[in-house]
Amino acid sequence: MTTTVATSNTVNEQLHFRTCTLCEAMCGVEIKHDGEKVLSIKGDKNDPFSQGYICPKATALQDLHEDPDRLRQPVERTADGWKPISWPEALDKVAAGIQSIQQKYGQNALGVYLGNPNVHNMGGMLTIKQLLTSLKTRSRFSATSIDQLPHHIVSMHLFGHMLRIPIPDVNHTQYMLIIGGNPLASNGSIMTAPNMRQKLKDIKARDGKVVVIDPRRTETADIASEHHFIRPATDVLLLLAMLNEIYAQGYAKLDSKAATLAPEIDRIAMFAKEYTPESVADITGIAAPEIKRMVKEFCEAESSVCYGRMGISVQEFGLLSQYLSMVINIVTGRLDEVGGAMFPNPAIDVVNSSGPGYLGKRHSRVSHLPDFNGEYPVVAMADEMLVAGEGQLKGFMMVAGNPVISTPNGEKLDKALSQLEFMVSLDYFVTETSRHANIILPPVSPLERDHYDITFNGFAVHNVAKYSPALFDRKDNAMHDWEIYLELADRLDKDAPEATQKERAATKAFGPKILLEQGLKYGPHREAVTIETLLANPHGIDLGPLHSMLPEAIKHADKQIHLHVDFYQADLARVREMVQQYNE
Ligand SMILES: Nc1nc2c(c(=O)[nH]1)N[C@H]1C(S)=C(S)[C@@H](COP(=O)(O)OP(=O)(O)OC[C@H]3O[C@@H](n4cnc5c(=O)[nH]c(N)nc54)[C@H](O)[C@@H]3O)O[C@H]1N2
Ligand SMILES: Nc1nc2c(c(=O)[nH]1)N[C@H]1C(S)=C(S)[C@@H](COP(=O)(O)OP(=O)(O)OC[C@H]3O[C@@H](n4cnc5c(=O)[nH]c(N)nc54)[C@H](O)[C@@H]3O)O[C@H]1N2
Ligand code: SF4
Ligand SMILES: [Mo]
Repeated sequence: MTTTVATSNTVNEQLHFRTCTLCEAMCGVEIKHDGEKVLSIKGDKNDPFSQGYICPKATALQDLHEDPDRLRQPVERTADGWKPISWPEALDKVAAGIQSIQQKYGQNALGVYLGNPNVHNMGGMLTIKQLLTSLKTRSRFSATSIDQLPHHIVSMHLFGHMLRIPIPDVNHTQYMLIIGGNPLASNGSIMTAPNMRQKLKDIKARDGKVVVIDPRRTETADIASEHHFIRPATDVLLLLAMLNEIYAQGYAKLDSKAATLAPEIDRIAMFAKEYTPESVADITGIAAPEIKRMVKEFCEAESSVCYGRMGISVQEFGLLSQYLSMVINIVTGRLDEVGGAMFPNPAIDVVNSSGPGYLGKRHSRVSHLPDFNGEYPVVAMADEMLVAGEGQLKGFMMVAGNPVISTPNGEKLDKALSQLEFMVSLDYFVTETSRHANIILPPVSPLERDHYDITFNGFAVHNVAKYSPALFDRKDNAMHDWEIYLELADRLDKDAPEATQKERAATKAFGPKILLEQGLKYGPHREAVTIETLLANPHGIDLGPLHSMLPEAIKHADKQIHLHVDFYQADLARVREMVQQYNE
């Protein structure tokens, strides 16, 4: 294997370098192994991105690989429990189950959920489109609506693409405002940054500040310069008051490059007019002088960034809060500036190979919730299975998801799944969710896959590229996620256009590496990053710090930032209602 080198002391010990795929941080790991046996997993000191850092979870790569409970072949649920079946039989039965549902009840009677691990899976990311096309259903769901959906909508509106998301430049900022994120526990999200503990300490060491807004005293709050408790779901008021104060004190910096690209910027002052720090202090629980000091320090710092994550995404005012935090970055001149919120420039730029996203083209049948980019919110899923009528979900495919645990009202979903006529799960384990499947298809472990991080290089705080071939070849009787997708696509979509069939056949023959290679050829680093240079640099290739990307980063045809003021202003009515209710 190209990335394995013999160490000097013992000939049997070999080293393998790859990227940990268990969270967003993309830490480089050094795996010592003797043939098929993993001896140790350590941080790779030569990885230009993570420089040796790993968290205790990295060793779970070995645990997962060796776990005797991990399914090694497909199983079918029978009256006598789970029975192992062969891959060809399982794939045929799954295809037949799906076809039977769709013939009896229509295409959309089959639902599909794409879970979080999918975005950490190179082969999966590069081939999922093939699977979805072959399923021909509009009943799609994913983890997005219980996670980062507001980020996508804000970026689609402002910058013209749902994935064009600015990332905090933590390596250079002098003031980081963290609202509803706990990177010391989570290792960071929509901010791929290994070793956040050190990065936050470094901000303080260079006389900068880390300020945390969280209803809990978190691990991150513990090491921050300041922590402010906030009443849950009132962040929108804090952000409005900050905006109000920014204008009141003359801190708005409307001659920055970003601000001059936003024609509606003059309407922003009005937005926050009625929300003075005094007016929100009681309800948020943060005193007015504290809000004013925060604004002063944020605006007077050499650089600063407002970063909002899960705690403000998955709450009543998630979208408006994410919008306001981006608007604060723009009006203070912090977007696209060193130490502010910056756009990564990854070697595979998914922005250029996917649609910009759309909101509310369709609505879910039962609860009338809007779709985003063809996916309905997960909270609509159980009703779509339980409520009878045309379009009711009768069959389901669960791809790397455990929504009985991970989505609201799991009990109801549990019941709904038990009533389906046919269900298949692509999962390693019999879980709270996959236990309802008729058939479980288990893919190979992360150590048996090639990896290049298609997703998280796009959210990384420093531009890098790294590819690792699989550490272990997959066994003959095992399958990759991407192989399962393509085998099912072949069975379900025999009449696909010739080009689609060709791509499927080529990917099956040569692996998703050929799709990676194509993507790199269209990327902005096509000279420096090729399969050859990646293989020659098993620790990764350093592509430099984040740099100014405006106006090129904008995907709107007019190359301007569209603030969509009317759309967001309309939502202030709900904010007023909340304040009224509080005052009653
Ligand atoms: N209460 C609460 N709920 C939450 C959250 C929270 O903080 N609190 N967080 C939310 C967030 S941010 C997210 S992203 C979602 C995540 O929720 P889900 O999308 O449901 O994903 P997971 O629970 O991470 O994993 C789902 C399954 O994938 C399987 N799996 C792991 N790797 C692979 C693989 O490579 N291939 C396949 N086929 N299967 C694999 C695992 O065995 C597991 O059963 O949960 C959300 N729900
Ligand atoms: N060990 C481990 N690490 C993980 C994961 C995992 O399952 N296990 N999942 C990964 C995934 S998929 C993701 S998306 C990331 C998420 O990573 P983060 O975005 O850092 O999310 P959390 O750790 O859930 O932190 C959210 C914080 O928001 C706070 N909060 C809750 N409500 C509010 C509110 O109304 N206002 C404010 N201001 N704060 C609020 C909570 O107290 C919590 O501290 O974590 C990743 N890392
Ligand atoms: S921080 Fe995330 S990527 Fe890094 S070692 Fe831990 S789980 Fe893996
Ligand atoms: Mo997540």
